[in-house]
Amino acid sequence: FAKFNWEDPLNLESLLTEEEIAIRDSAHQYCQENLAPRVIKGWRTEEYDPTVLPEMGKLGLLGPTIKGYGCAGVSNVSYGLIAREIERVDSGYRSTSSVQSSLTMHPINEFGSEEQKSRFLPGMAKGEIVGAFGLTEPNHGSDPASMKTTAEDVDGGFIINGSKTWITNSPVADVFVIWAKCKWDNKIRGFLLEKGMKGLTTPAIKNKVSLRVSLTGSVFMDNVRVSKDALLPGTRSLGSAFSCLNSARFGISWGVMGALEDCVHRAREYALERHQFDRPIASFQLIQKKLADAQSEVALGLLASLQVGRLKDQGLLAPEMINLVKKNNCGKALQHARSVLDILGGNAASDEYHIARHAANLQIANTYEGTNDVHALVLGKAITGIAAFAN
Ligand code: TGC
Ligand code: FAD
Repeated sequence: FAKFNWEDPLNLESLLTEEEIAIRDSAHQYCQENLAPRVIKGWRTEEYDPTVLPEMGKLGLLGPTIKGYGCAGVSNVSYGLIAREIERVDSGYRSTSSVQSSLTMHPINEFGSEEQKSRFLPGMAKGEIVGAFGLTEPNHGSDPASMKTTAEDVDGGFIINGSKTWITNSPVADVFVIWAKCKWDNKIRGFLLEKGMKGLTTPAIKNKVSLRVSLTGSVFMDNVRVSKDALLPGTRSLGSAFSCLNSARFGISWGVMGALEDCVHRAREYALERHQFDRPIASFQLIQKKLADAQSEVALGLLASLQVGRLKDQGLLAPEMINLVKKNNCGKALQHARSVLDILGGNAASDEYHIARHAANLQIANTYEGTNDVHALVLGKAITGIAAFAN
């Protein structure tokens, strides 16, 4: 028999290419050496760190699947491995980078004109231009089709009106992919808005109890006038926005497994050192069961995301596969982070033990990019042929 490696129970390593292992290792090193030492301060102060995206850019971690425009052009599996390493430190750092890569660079690359691509992508790949993605509105979250933001065709351009909420990176973003209902045909399309435009304001939402190292805000658009070339010409319906979500949700499915892995490692070390009743608490069966259950979900979740990534790379992806891994991995990560948090006893209350921070983050990872229940409904529709959420 091969020797069992509890840190990689089902030998994921054997399924990765040399290039993927090298990318994973360099992301791991960067995250552990540069992000991990800052995370507690970032969490306590809730201050956006403007050096993070440029650092990631230098390593080729931004928009990594895009070919050309200064991007690395690597596999979707590599993108997932990067997300896992970033979120092993904190979901907020992964949020900042997934909005940049999947939700802003991806739509510009997929739906933008050549002029838009060459104008924005190279600077975004370097982390010098920061992106944000505005789909959610105060009264329309799970149901973005009902959005109230509008685009009106006026002489030589468009006028955008509306508001978006809970928008990652919005207070510091230079470019915004804003989804709006076009008044002339009622279709939803994407528009590129830029910082400083008259009528555009992006205040921060402070005092979050989750994702405190990533910055979140609103986007208010009061008669923002843009030229014709602000339209992302390839966007034709809400389906274009969902294509961005496919990419980001896929990354999250890997990322949350990284966060859960960090929880398991920390809980295990604590359990081996902490003694009660004259024994390490790791010797108690109930403690071992928590660790075994959590690490089993890590192993299964990573393999599921790897399979989806391989199919995505081969052009064999069905979007529902992403609903499945986003839903399942986020739900399991949240459930088991909360469970191994118990192992810390009273120290669960301390941010210096990190697991409480992960558990708080995972509550929102399980909510944004579609709540766990909404993903269940998408799968339910695929299974039964009946949309439970349709009007
Ligand atoms: P429905 O009628 O099903 O579809 C509308 C159009 O979209 C197409 N489509 C997809 N295309 C590509 N990929 C997918 N996964 C797709 N799903 C649907 C569909 O074919 C159709 O195309 P067309 O051309 O016929 O118009 O749409 P619906 O309105 O009934 O949607 C239902 C539902 C509930 C599934 C959907 O609205 C949904 O997914 N809601 C969740 C909303 C959500 O995920 N919001 C995320 C906001 S962004 C965010 O949270 C960023 S957090 C970032 C971070 O910090 O990491
Ligand atoms: P609601 O849609 O009001 O849902 C509330 C509850 O009702 C949930 O439990 C939901 O599952 C349930 N529910 C809704 N409909 C149904 C149904 N048909 N059947 C059963 N249950 C249902 N959005 C962006 O566009 N860009 C971003 O960058 C972004 N970043 C975010 C960052 C953070 C920190 C947070 C918290 C959110 C972010 N979001 C972003 C918004 C996020 O995508 C939404 O919060 C999410 O989609 C849920 O929408 P909602 O909050 O309006 O909840």
